Amino acid sequence: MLKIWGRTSSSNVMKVLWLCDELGVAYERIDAGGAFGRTRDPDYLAKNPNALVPTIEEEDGYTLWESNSILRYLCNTRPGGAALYPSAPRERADVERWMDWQLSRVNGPMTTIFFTYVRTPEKDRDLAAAAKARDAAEELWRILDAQLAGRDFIAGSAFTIADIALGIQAYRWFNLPIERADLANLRGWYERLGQRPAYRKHVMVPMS
Ligand SMILES: N[C@@H](CCC(=O)N[C@@H](CS)C(=O)NCC(=O)O)C(=O)O
Repeated sequence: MLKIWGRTSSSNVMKVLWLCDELGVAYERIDAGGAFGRTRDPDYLAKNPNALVPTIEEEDGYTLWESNSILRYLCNTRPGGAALYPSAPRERADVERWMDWQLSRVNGPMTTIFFTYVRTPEKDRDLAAAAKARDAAEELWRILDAQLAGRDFIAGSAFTIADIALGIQAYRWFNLPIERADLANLRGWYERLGQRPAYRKHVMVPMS
């Protein structure tokens, strides 16, 4: 059975758990990271030299890290995956572009906001840095809001792994104690994600 290393409170682990449920992939999850530690143990470092989660491990010993790469790999190897990761070059590039955008642009400011309000004691919070990150994040969510005009999902009418990569951050955006512009397309998409059982189970959970 597929093994998934990583604590359930990690947004990047959530992506993998969410996709596995969408595809009906059975897995064994092993707690690692955060308070669970384990990621600096030599056997874990041999699987993932970054000492980060998630890491997946196939029955034959093949391992893979980087959450978005894991999403692509699982779609390429599991029944039903093609529907969430189209193979036509331009459709595929569109999905990958938004996944890269999540890692390269959205992740930074959203991590700052998340760490400020969820992982930092109130007395130690750098609210100026959080406000700057909020402004930067809002500018990015406006870009996604424009993309979602007339589309149910990021890449069109079908749900894809681009929605998974960005959906985990959308939950944080809509639920952290911050001001938000009223972005109707973005909210509609977030509400559509909320209709998916796997999103509710793995992502719409108390933040920690
Ligand atoms: N780009 C990597 C980032 C992985 C990452 O930063 N993981 C965080 C959790 S979201 C982590 O391992 N933090 C340290 C820990 O949990 O011990 C990915 O997408 O997989």
